[in-house]
Amino acid sequence: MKSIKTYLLVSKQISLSFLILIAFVGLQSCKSDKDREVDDPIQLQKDNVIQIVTENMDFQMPDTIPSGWNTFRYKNLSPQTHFFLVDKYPQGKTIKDVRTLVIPVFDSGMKLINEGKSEEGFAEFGKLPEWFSEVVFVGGSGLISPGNIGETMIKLDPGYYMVECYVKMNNGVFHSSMGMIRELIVSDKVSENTELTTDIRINISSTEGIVISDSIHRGLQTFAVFYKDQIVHENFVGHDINLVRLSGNADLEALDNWMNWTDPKGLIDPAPEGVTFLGGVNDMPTGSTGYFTVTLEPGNYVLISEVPNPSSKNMLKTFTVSE
Ligand SMILES: [Cu+2]
Repeated sequence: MKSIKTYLLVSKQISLSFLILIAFVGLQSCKSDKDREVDDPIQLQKDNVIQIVTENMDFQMPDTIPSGWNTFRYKNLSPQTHFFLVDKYPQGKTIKDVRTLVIPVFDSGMKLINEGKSEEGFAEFGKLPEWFSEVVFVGGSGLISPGNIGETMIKLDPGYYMVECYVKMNNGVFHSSMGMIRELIVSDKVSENTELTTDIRINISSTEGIVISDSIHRGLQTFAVFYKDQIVHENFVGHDINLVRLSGNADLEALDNWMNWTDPKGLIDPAPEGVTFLGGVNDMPTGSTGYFTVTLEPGNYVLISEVPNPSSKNMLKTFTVSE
């Protein structure tokens, strides 16, 4: 009896040491692979959230993600304001085509506009390849101020995408030209996520602007953004939703003017004073819904689109969150 007990105890100890050894080896290999860990899609599916981090004109994120509904947690650890926009690319077009045929055209066009040669600048955009008009914006986060985290949920079909940010540095150069554009493969494997429970419904359209259907309270809130329609605005992109917290010195007119990237003073670092961008849902096609989740403190806020003169399109809506 005693010997069996001892045997069991010893074997228990052996298996325990073995387990510790495995765990240790596992830890070691994780450690040496620390940078790649973020890129491991299996790792990411564990908590069902796709992490994106920006430190310096980059998107640190996995190369491949599942299709279906995905929550993206975008952490802006840089000193600039950013967003991420997901673009579905036409069949056969890759990052190589973007680097050779798209980015140089936007760079030279913007340079001319910045030099005060607007007409020549806009004419330059006519040099974009014909297939560029087939690129579909399928969502992403709204603008996010330095040090903030935005959480956005969108549904993606399998395919080849580009993730980009086209906010401008203070010298007028697009972030996408500085490295904030990358490929993203959406695999056939479907995520098991389901749509979020909504607290606040927002409709957006070219005809009615932003329409908020529910009252907004403090605390953790999930907004559902329904794109009743989508059009191409004067800045060549569609309307979207950006949530902004206002502090006392915020100037709404300055914010209204800042939302136009085709203006040399628009969508450029630094962002207007007194505004903190808290994310939102980037451009999506007609009929789509995207979600964003945010913790609201009491205060004054704005929902605004990144289009020229949003207030004139009913795309600048202020609201107050009470105590
Ligand atoms: Cu950026």
